[in-house]
Amino acid sequence: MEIEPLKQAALAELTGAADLAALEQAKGTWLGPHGKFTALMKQLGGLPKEERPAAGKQINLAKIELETALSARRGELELKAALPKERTDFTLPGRRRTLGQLHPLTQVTEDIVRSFRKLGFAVADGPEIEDEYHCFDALNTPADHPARDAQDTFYLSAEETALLRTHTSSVQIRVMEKQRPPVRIIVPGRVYRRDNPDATHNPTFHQIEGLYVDRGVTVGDLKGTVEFVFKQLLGEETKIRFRPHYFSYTEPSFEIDFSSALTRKMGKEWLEIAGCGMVHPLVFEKVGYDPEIWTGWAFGFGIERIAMIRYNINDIRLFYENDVRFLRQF
Ligand code: 2NL
Repeated sequence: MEIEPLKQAALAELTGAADLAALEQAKGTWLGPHGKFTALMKQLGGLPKEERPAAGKQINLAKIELETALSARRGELELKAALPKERTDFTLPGRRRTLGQLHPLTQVTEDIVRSFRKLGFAVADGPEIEDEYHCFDALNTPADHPARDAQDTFYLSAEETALLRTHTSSVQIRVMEKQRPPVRIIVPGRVYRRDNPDATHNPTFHQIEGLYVDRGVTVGDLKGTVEFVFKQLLGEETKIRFRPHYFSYTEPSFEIDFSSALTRKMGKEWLEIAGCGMVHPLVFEKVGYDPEIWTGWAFGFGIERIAMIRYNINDIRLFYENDVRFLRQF
């Protein structure tokens, strides 16, 4: 039996295979079930008995050698197939991955939320489709109030009271209905009013309202909290002042003005930024809190307005156009 020349021929074909397909072909030719080495094994029976062990051993050793060569060549060819077809030019400049950013309104919202969380406030949310009770009646807003008019509020049907919420106060009502005091929440969210779009109005916009209810809460707590948050948001040198105002759901009520380098740059000492007040006893009665025991304050402000002041933006509609040339700047 001529094992050695056969082995040499097989080795040459396996190690010389140009690609994986050629290698698989060579494997079949030599080592497969109908391959030439398998055939050799079958011929063993025709040899004289005393020659069989030595020949068998030689064939087995050759097969091991061929299988080693096969897997070595397979490794080489697989690596070659995985490598880039063309050489890499390591002197080329790197490719920069462009990162997205959060929308400016999201950034402002997150900053405000972060400040309130430092003071122990939790974030609450609720439905954007509301009913008249949670949006108006529970907030002591009389049935003939102009805000309830179909001119100002989006009603979803003529028969039912379903509407798009005009402020996130409705969420605070829902939280108080479910939870006993103390309450310390802020509610960011989208709200809807029937305005024609212009530089300072849009029928959908965003608001943050806050609510704090406990025993013995005062206007001093309200003012200290508002001052802390606006200093965090607009800079430590920011000053605030309260002016008397009227809301049906708070008594007393105030408008909040602030003053900083920003307002002076806009040519004004004071700029109106938010509304607030002590929660009206009638609102507490609606949610089943005893106004003789519980006191609280609430505030509300528009997120767009704060973002416009902070980033010096002169048209509210820019926030909703999704023009990346605008959005990339924040
Ligand atoms: C503004 C004024 C304000 C509130 C919102 C409120 C909520 C409950 C009870 C009492 Cl549940 N008050 N919210 C209070 C005062 C003012 O927002 O000018 N927003 C843009």
